[in-house]
Amino acid sequence: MNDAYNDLVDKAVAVMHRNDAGDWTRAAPNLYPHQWSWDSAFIAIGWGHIDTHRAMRELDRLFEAQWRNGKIPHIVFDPDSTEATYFPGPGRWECPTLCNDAPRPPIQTSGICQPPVHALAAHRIWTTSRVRNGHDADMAEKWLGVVYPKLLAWHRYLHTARDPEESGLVSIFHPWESGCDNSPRWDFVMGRLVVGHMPAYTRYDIGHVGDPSQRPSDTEYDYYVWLVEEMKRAGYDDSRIYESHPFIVKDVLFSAILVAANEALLEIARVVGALDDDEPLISEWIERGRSGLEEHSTGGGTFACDYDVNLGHRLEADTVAAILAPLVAGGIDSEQRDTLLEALDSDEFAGNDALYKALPPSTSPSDPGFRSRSYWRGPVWPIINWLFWWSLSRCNADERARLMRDETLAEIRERGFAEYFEPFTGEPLGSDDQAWTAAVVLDWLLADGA
Ligand code: 2M8
Repeated sequence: MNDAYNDLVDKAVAVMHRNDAGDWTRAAPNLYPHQWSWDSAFIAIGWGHIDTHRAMRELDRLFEAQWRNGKIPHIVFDPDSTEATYFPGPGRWECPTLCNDAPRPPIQTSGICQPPVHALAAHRIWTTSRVRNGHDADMAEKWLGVVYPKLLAWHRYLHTARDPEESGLVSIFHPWESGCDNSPRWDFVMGRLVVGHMPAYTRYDIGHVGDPSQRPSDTEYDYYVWLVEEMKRAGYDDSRIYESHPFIVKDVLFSAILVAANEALLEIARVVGALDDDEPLISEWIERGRSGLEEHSTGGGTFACDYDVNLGHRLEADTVAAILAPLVAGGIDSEQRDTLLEALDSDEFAGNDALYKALPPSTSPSDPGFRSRSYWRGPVWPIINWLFWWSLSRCNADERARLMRDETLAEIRERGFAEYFEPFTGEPLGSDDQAWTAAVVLDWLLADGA
């Protein structure tokens, strides 16, 4: 590790500790005072470099809230927090009242899920532990045996309840499930929603961020809350939701992450001795996922494209997901890889000379939905860059991967542990002290060979 970064490691560790709630981690101090699913997976990777046991505990606490049908909920609420910290809180979701699959109080969760990065995290905690010492490695290996069935149930849920068509692609029921909440990817479907009568609500996010232009608009929030009300009416029953829900979308990035997570799961199955039993199933999921992505693509099978299940058509938006999804899913040939790299380094994304750093804006500046300071509509996200780095390394684009890592680290060193950054000025936006930003810094700087 370059000495210039010692200080950044100390700062990242301090951010992790400031968000630490004991056996789980707040996604951010005020804006996100609960445990978020995919944040928690990245955060666990970060903890893996500080304390193997703490990393395992992070994911254990998330899995303790797993639904009976296998779903990992997108939020596990802090039982000591009041409703007046984050909206929608447990009182609005009403999961245990409406659905028998939801965990019982005192565990309280939301009713939706988020991208399945958990098997990747579990696998990385184990590989990190092997570098740390023999005791940690033994402990992590035993732990893999405990989490393996939970991960398998989670992936099975996604391949069944969320893909009844067996298309290989996961259907999401809410933009929050994509993790890329107000991305222009969802504008077409969201713009057709008709919001009916629902109980009034108060947003707390704007109070924490201060500047409303960095967050989704009130209209977008009405859509978000309305979709929750629709799922509540269906009792969070996936098959009932599938019958009439207005937002059923095949999300290519979510689906690509599931392919990569299935590969990690296969490796975990090998470590825990479950390969003979489960390999055929998991391998089939991987194959199905890759062919689903190929089918839902543009540019001769190269760029991934989301799909509106209700209307049966493609959702075209110029965002990083189109490039990142095929890279994350892997299994591409060198010609496809080079086409994707060319797109990544074009004017539309990381190759734009006016950028603060050579880092991809979440939405291309030429897309009509681009907004440079608004959340998932343009800003640069460190965890997206981690996913780029990880998948570029996997497809032998090591130099490109290093540049992605180094540019992101430089931005964080100069501008702090922000949730996201304005692409042209580097202005830190959203929350300060965002835990997953600190976690990816730790992984980059402390992983063996960094
Ligand atoms: C953001 O999403 C939450 C809703 O889940 C919010 O805006 O209130 C997204 O960036 C999401 O991807 C992330 O997991 C969450 C916590 O960091 O914040």
